[in-house]
Amino acid sequence: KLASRLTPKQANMSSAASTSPAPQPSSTSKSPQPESPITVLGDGNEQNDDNDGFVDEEIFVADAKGFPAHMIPDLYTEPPPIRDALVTETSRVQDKTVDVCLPYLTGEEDGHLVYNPHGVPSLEREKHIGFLHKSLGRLPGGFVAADASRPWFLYWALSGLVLLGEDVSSYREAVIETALSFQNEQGGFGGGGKQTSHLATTYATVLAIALVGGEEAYEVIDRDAMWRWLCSLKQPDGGFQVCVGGEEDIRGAYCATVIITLLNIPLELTPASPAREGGLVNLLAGLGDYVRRCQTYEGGISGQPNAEAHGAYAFCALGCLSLLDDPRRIFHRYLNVPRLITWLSSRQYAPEGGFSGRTNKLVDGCYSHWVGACFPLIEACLSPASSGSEPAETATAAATTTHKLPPASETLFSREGLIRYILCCCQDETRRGGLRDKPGKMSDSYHTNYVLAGLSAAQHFWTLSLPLEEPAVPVPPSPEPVANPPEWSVLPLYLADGREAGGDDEATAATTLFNQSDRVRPVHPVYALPQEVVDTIRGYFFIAKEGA
Ligand code: FPP
Ligand code: K
Ligand code: ZN
Repeated sequence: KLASRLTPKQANMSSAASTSPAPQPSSTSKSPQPESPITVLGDGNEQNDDNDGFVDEEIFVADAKGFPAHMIPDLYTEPPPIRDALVTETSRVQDKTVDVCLPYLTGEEDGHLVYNPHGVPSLEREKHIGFLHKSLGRLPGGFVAADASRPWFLYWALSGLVLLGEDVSSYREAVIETALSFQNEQGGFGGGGKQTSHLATTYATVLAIALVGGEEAYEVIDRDAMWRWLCSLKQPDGGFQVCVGGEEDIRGAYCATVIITLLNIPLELTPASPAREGGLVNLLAGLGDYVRRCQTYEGGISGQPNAEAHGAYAFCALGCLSLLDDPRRIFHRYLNVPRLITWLSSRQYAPEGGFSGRTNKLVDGCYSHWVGACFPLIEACLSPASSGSEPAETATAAATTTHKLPPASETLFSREGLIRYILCCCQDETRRGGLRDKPGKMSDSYHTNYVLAGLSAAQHFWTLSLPLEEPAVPVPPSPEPVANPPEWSVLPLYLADGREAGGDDEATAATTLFNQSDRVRPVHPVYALPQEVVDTIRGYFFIAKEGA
């Protein structure tokens, strides 16, 4: 944990900050774009009758603003005090990244963000909403390379809009038509019409369907074909190939587990499933052991056994396990949790405040989710495990009140650091809007969604609603496991005077680190969807299966 106290800021800004050149936004480039050949929404039969891309290239010039007052801890305004003397390409790009972030963190960057007295800018909500709506329209020609990611573009934009408080049900008809054009008779969704089904694009399509909601959207999904297709991807070692004949990795394990639990897919393996050669009979069997084999010597999680640990894969691992059983039990069964915490904690950097994806690499806004969302899961797995010492009523009451202060020891990352990185460094300050990897990078819908999801993780506190009970039904490593995910509850967090605090009184709100109007919606720590979206689609398919 990066401990920090709010101290009055010195009158002089740090020399490193004041000598840093202000980065030029890269969105000023005027390279002409060819006519757009793709749109994210639609069945592929639309006419392209104009070529107006969605990228706004003008810079929005606002009045110069003063420095934020005195309230930024030195941790976020000074270069790191401890440095490795060895200079390499790695240390040079790290130094450059600090140089490019510091002016934004101190408020010296002559940009257009509006800082509060804590030196935290406000969320440019309307600009980001506008950016995401545009991203669902026609895209510039360069996006042809991303044609197989149309389901992702759909999910990122809809999810980002929902995080920002928008109602996306007006996209329902378009999502239905689009998703139908992605679906294959053999089950699953491809990245576009006539493309092979893939677990990542199926995951993204299912999430997009969940976000627009409604029976007509849910009924797009051919669950029987989906079941057969998932069984054809299940491997004898417990993992999943991402497509028939494709690579087996932990993205597959996470995406498959999300799809299976959201849609209540039957767990019995088809006779033709390759996993039967390993003696498996169940779609969820062997997943815990597969995840275990992906933990590396560093303590983090790699995409497949014996590869390099990366934050995105840590989230996939913890998300997958959290859907199989209660994190308080299953994380300890399959992972070395202390070593994982060490690795995850090492991802957060100062002064930047954000997370990197792997050892010796740079902060990037998208890891606000991939790494940031690991912390609610890890924090939950360390919460009291036994119902013996604590009556059930107490635990339930504590989880539902908005006034409970989470003990500081339950917060294992610097929420303040992450919020500062996101609001200072990740917002496109031009009229374009959207969120980004780091200053100098273009915003895009992927970063917009995952930066906002990370902001949500920093602004909320998730707890497991009930004490850990012995499961009534077998969970992994049983040969016939069922998914036994716990119930989650969420509290809004108020970060006041450097403390993590809960409470919704006005006095607290007035002194908080971030403006209360800048709170984004809570997202379920495993599904990366609002909880009611998860509950509604799971409720629908639970009934669908019981009736079938
Ligand atoms: C490295 O990229 C990135 C990876 C090795 C994995 C990225 C995977 C995801 C973001 C998502 C996977 C999850 C699902 C659900 C599909 P890089 O070298 O460009 O970035 P880096 O320098 O930050 O590591
Ligand atoms: K990156
Ligand atoms: Zn990124």
